[in-house]
Amino acid sequence: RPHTIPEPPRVPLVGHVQLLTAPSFTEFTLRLAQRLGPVFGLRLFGEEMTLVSDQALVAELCDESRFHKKIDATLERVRLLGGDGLFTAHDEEPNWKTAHDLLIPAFSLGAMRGYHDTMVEVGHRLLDRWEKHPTVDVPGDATRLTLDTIGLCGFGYDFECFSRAEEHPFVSAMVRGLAYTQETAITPPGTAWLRRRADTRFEQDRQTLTQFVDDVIAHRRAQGSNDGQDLLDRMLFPAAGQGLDVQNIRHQVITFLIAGHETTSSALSFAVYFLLKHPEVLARAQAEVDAVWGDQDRPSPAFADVGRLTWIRQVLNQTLRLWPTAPAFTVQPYEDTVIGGRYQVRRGQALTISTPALHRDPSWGGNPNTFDPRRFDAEFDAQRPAHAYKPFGNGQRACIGRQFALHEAVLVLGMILHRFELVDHTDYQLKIRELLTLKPEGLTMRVRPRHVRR
Ligand code: MNH
Repeated sequence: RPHTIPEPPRVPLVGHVQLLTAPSFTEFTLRLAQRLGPVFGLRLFGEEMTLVSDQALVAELCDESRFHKKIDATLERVRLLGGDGLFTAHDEEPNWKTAHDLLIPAFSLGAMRGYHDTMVEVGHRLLDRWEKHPTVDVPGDATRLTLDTIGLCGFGYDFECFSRAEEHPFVSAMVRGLAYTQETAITPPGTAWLRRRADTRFEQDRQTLTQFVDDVIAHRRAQGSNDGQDLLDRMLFPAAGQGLDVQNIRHQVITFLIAGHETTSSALSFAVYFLLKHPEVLARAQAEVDAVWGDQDRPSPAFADVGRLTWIRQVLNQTLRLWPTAPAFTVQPYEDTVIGGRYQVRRGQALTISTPALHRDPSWGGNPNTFDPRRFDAEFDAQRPAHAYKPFGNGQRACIGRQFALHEAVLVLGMILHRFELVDHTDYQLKIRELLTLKPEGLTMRVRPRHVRR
């Protein structure tokens, strides 16, 4: 017997406008999931969405023989910047598979070895800055770190975010452009004319991005191949038959600069937030880094050291359980079908998996809202149902940068905890800012050196 998918009460014509006034869409949907259960529908103007957070249902939606990635209203807008780049390409667009096959080797374990020294170098930039300025804007500096890292590792370009007074023009254009795509994703019909000025600004920003990327490409072409290993080299000097067109390479560069830094930066920031609020977890993490680097003044972490920071990795896994920084992904059925044995869904219908809600499923045991990295002890990893934890999405369209992000985040968190004591000087209260990704807005802390010098 088919069931109707529940919905909160709807306002005639506009649907669930209350969504647009909520502090963040994700927190709003978490509350709705508590009230309406693990499947519910929302409608905003013409846009229909179905949110799913039940573990068994999500497992069903992760079956790639029945469901595949949907470019929903939000991602459709991101296509204004990312086009048919990896993140926003439709499965059927040929460039998706070509680029995926071309770039997969750039994310192998061997490739991570190649990026490691650069990640360490950028980590030192952050430590040096914090030594001089011990009151720290956490998301701000985490973003400087991750952008420098992806710029250097991916494209041999140094944004030098820590040493400039003004934001890099590419960064301003990217942040403003991304904000524009999201703020204009779902608007009342007939109101597009109201944002003509924003449209013009966006066109300028898009120009800035394209010009910058073209300069980076031209520079590499002039200089010749780097070592054949980074993302840009792989795209510009591919093996025969694997090539991408210039327009697509632009889309990929912009995609990687966006996807490659926001999410990792916020994951680091939320991890710092949780450590500030959980002194016992922090103490264990400090004991771990001390066991690896002792009381060395300025250790230069080796690649293998990162694998030894298992508690810090559990801290990050737990952070991404409670606040997966890319908080949803959307799939669609290949054919009309029934999910959960009772809900009829149509071919192509958007089914959005809310990962913060999925990750709080009661089956996690205890109070699923509590931060406890022991949930990721090896013994539990083996017992966890296959699709209970999806911070990096699913299947062939899952995050290609996962190992990159985790290597970078574990390494840098380790470096920070080895060097500094963290002080929650404002008794920070979590406030989430959502713009495609989540971040702890306004999180600052004070740091104090831990190891005696000389
Ligand atoms: Mn990432 C796809 C989360 C770091 C590059 N990423 C995804 C998806 C999620 C995700 C979820 C799937 C989205 C969807 O199905 O619509 N990504 C993260 C998180 C982090 C992260 C939580 C950090 C923490 N991502 C990174 C990094 C890079 C990167 C770092 C690059 C260096 N991600 C991508 C790309 C895709 C993606 C590219 C699209 C892959 C594809 O569809 O082929």
